[in-house]
Amino acid sequence: MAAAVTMPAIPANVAEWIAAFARLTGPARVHFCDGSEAEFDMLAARLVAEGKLIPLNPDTHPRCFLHRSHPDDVARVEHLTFVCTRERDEAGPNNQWLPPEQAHARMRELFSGCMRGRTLYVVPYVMGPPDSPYSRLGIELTDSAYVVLNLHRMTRVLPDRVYSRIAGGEPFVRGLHSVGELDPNRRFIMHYPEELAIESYGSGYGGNALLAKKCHALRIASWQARQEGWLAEHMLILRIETSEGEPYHIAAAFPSACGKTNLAMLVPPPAYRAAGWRVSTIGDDIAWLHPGADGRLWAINPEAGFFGVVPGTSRATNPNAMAMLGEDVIFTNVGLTADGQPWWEGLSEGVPAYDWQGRPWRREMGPAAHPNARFTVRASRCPSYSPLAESPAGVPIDAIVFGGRRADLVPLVMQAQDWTQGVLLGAAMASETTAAASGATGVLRRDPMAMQPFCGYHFGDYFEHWLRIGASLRSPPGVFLVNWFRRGTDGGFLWPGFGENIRVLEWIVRRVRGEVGAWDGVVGWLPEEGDLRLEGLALDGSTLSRLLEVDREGWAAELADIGRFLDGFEPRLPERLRERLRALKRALAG
Ligand code: GTP
Ligand code: SPV
Ligand code: MN
Repeated sequence: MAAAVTMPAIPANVAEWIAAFARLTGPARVHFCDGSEAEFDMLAARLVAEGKLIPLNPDTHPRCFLHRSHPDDVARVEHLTFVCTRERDEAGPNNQWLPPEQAHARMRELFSGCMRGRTLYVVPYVMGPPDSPYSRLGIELTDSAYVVLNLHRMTRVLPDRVYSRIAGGEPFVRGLHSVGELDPNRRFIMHYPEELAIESYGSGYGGNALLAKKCHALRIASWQARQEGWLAEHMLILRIETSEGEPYHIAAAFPSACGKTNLAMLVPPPAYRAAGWRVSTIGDDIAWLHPGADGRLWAINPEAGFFGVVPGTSRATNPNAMAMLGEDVIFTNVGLTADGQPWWEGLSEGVPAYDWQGRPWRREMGPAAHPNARFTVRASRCPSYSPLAESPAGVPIDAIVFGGRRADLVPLVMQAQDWTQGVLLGAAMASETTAAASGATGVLRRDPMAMQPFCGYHFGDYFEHWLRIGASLRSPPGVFLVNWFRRGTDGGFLWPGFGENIRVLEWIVRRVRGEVGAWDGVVGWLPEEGDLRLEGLALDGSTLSRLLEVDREGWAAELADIGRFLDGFEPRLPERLRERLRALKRALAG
């Protein structure tokens, strides 16, 4: 208990809500979090004493910890995630739905008495720079100190701010969470957008348990955004400065484990650095986008930290991430070396002594780190983190990029001819599934705007909302599609990716500036020969032409499939998307 902490006055509606949940769950204690480092240290020490957190080697990784989650609790569980609106149609075919009363009843049963002997933590947080008019409030009640530590790093835990704004009448998102018994058969993640409420039981992992992230900042926020005229999106935000020192801001939506963190932290290759190109990070996962008075789209990152994929992170692929992973990090489900250092696949040095479950590791056991192993770290520890991430107004977005994992068809880069085509291509995105969610990986599925698991309402209405936002902007961002994941006949990636992706960003910026032309590939505009700068890359001509081709037959089949997919959102599918799809089919055939 943080006995020494002076408690801010808790508004009556908050106090009543906490008391009601405490009556239901029966905790031994209630801890009101103050968000201080002393609190972080105290809770970390408590978890270490309980064996739920392992301190890493203090010489190589000061203030770093390893957490091993339950082996059945290692990723988001989309099949157990529900959006519970009064009308089923509001949630749409893209969400699993339950009537709110039924979901509440089920959760009441699960929550009943579940915190006996445990501590109930009250975590008041702000999403977004606290002085931003776009910032939003939430409070998570949880019985997991590990969740509290993660929220400390990933959100702004500011009780005074939160309680005084609530006392002033501001709404807040009410998150209820218990790890329960970590039984996959007693696990649900329920969202009630009409009540600004979330109830989560039975998981302690990531997006299931850190309710501020996907549950609040995407599912609930997307609902609020639609009502209030903005967008809550699964997007990184980066700032790129050209060799002339001109700044541009790009927001990019890639599905889970498809490269957002890496792109947001891109380090330009030496020739680009020497020429003056710079990339800085504003966000790596979520963007809240608001139409500004100037007719542009402005973005804030609601988060204050990163919950990033560990495997594959190395000095070669993401040096910025490596620099921030040396101190003050919570690692979840990585392997461990004999001298207490974290280890994962992709690291060039060290060997694991233990796997992510703590079992002595032998090569034949396969990966030592879980493929969805994660790091939790404050954004300010990232060398490329931009002070503009704290700007209350956000940054003006020049380009929106959609991307996914597609072994074929989708070219390295193309530009939508206009906003409507951008919305159509975004709505039609498909990507191979990854270890970020439970279930099979590598299965191609449609994932509109990378929001399939995260949109809190009917996709038909969501596409309509995107069209309306675009129409309201005097200077809408350019819309682009990228694909770093084309594979050759040997199964390897055709494009080197990572830092080299700046070549694609450069083309995007030059298109936005109107400096280069493009050829019309019907489904989008593509780089003309020589406009995509490729010096220094070992790419042969045939690979390059594959990366930038428009396979007309393949796209004809794709458009037919997209049409069938979009049929699923009738009768709410915007007629304008349907018309554009028809026009594309005709143009491709003609
Ligand atoms: P979430 O945090 O789940 O939303 O994932 P993310 O979109 O932030 O993906 P992240 O940047 O963590 O990358 C996921 C995996 O893809 C990691 O193993 C990366 O090493 C790998 N990856 C990222 N960018 C590239 C790229 O340009 N090329 C290739 N081949 N792999 C990449
Ligand atoms: C994702 O799956 O997109 C993540 C990880 O960022 S989690 O927070 O677990 O959802
Ligand atoms: Mn990420």
